[in-house]
Amino acid sequence: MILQATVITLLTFAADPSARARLSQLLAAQRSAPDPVALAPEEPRNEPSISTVYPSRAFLERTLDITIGGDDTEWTDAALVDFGDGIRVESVRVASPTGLVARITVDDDAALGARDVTVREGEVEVVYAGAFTLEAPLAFKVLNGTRAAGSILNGKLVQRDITTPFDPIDNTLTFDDPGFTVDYLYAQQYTAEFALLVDVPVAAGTYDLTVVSGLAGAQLRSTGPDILPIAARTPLPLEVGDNPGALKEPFGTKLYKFTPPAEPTRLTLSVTADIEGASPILAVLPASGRFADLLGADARVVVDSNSAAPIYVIYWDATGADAHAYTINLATAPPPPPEAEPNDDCAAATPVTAASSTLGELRDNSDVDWFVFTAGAADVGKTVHVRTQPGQPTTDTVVEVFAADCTTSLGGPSPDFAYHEDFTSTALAVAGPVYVKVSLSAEASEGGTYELTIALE
Ligand SMILES: [Ca+2]
Ligand SMILES: [Ca+2]
Repeated sequence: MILQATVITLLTFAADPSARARLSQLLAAQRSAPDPVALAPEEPRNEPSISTVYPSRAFLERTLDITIGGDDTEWTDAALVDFGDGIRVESVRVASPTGLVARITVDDDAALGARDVTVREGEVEVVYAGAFTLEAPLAFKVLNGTRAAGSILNGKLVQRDITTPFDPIDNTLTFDDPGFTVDYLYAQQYTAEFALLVDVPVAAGTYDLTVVSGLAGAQLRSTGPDILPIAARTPLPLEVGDNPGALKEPFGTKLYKFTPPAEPTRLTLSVTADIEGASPILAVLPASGRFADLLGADARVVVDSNSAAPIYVIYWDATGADAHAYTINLATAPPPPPEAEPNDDCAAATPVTAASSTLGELRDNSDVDWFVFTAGAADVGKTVHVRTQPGQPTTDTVVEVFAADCTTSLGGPSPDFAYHEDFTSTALAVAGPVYVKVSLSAEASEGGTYELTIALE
């Protein structure tokens, strides 16, 4: 019975199919109901803004197109674009209400770093703060040497703008100060090796370097503003005799100064280093301190001074050897004696000794200088080594050695391969007078001074 009653109950509460349909209807209605938030009638309209700037960087002294994208902008041909001081906007092309292309040219002295991009149209101005960066195209990859006045530097520059490799052939390196001299510049695509001479008077500060690349009319300038620091330095005093010194950094330099006596004096400077493989060099400059007036650059330099004007001496090791010690020796002596004009023929020859230096001058193409020395019995069989040297670097001499009769040539004239001659005669057959004749080369257009040295060897 009980079971039956239960069945009856179940039957009494039998499911209503229409109720379920009604529920589904309600659920479906709920699901498609609009979002009350989205429906809010006061939804604010988005403010216009700049969303993209591409490319986002440029190098000094370049002209390029910058694409600017906007959100909710309504740009027209009236849009004005501003990149700040030092960047000229050459043209603006509006591609759509949310996209434009600005052609810009960057000045050589525009400030580097991040800057804002602004687009104005009527009352509407949109700014993308810090969206754009200016960079220098030229930088040092390597900078060797003492960065100071009166120095020699070398290293490697790098072209950072990959769209503008250096010209394969035509490149010059320039500076914003006349105290710099470029010794060499070898450029390859994105790097350029260089050597640089820094005059003594160059003031302490930072200097611009510019590589001008390409042929005239189509040159591209790449500048590194303020990338070369030059420190002031006081020259070390140079004394007669040995001057010991030490260099800490490879390719470093030391600057010295010497004031000679007022009377004519020959200064002989020589240098040695205490390290294997070093090539010590002394660059000797006159009182101007300028490499344009360089007096000599070698391990041994001879300078004839005529006044108390100072000279500057720069120690430099051409091989870039590690830290080392060195010694500069300075010797002073009276200068060689002068020739005795007139000495234009054999009979009037200026007497000298067999090992001698004499200062001479060929006034013009008609001038000839004769010298005579006496060979002793012990000199028979020796050769006569005759050299001419500055004086003036371009005095173009020819030398010849004659026997006692003034006409028998002992192997001359010299071959005249260069301005100055380095000539060795045939062996002396007898003791007695030996004549040396110095004249101007047939190629010479003007005379000049020279120093004649004679040695028996
Ligand atoms: Ca003469
Ligand atoms: Ca010559």
